[in-house]
Amino acid sequence: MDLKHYLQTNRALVDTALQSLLPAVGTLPVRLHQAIHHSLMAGGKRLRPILVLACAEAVGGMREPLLPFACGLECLHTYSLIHDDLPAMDNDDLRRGRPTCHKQFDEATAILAGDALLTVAFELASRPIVGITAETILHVVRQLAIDAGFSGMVGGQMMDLLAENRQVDLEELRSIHRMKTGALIRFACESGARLGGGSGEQVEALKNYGAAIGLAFQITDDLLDVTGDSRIMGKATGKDHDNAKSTYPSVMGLPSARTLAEEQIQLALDHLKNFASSADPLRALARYIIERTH
Ligand code: GRG
Repeated sequence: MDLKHYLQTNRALVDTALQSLLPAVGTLPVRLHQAIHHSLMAGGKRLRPILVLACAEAVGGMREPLLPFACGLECLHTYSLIHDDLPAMDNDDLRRGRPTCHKQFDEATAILAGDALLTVAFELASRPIVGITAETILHVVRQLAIDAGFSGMVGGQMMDLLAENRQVDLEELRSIHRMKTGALIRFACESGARLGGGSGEQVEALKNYGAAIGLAFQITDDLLDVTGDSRIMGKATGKDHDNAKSTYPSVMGLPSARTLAEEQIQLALDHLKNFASSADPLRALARYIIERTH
């Protein structure tokens, strides 16, 4: 399994689909579309849409019909990054190797670019898919609203902001990140499996796989903030320490945080035990989640 090639091919698929699904840069109002393209086409890893496609393939589904849906998830993720970088939140200058949206444009434009990406995400996610019933699509779109909203990513972001400047225990840290970062990664796996035509058992297994890699992803993000190279990562490091944020390394220490991430990857692989070689990309992706350098 050549993961590098797999990631390159799927990233290219997602990038091409995003270009064709979203209005061109010159569309009115030009400034809004420039801001959207600035953030969306800046070379993110495309992890969430790739997980949608890989989970669909793992259950014997096709990738192409799911591309608009997968791109919707990337739009929603990019909105969260644009808003997270705003002065009122993380106040970051650099994202995906470029000036953040509000730095390149202005705060109002960045807020609107995020809003537009959040709303277009639901337009893309609710498009008909050949061979999939409208009822299944409705189920998945409703789950997206739950996982992206107050019970998921937005709620987790609020809890994260409220936890700044105070010591948080491991249990609270896990519940913050289960919502803030975990919900969307878990959703990518669950929805990919469901839209790929997986059985109830397969959807459940891939949802659990997603939950485990989601936690490992967040721990790795915290570790990279301490040990990573900001030039490779395309964003500032050391921010968690500067913002007095509780993280896995600060709560457990670096070695225990690494061990917890390893354990989650093993758990994720266990959830794949009943899958054939069609799940090999997911097996390789699980390892990549904690070995990544950006
Ligand atoms: C503002 C509503 C709102 C939510 C923000 C996810 C999030 C919530 C903020 C991002 C802050 C952050 C750095 C979280 C750690 C994990 C994470 C989501 C990292 C960024 O995702 P990647 O690494 O980024 O997949 P790319 O650029 O590769 O897509």
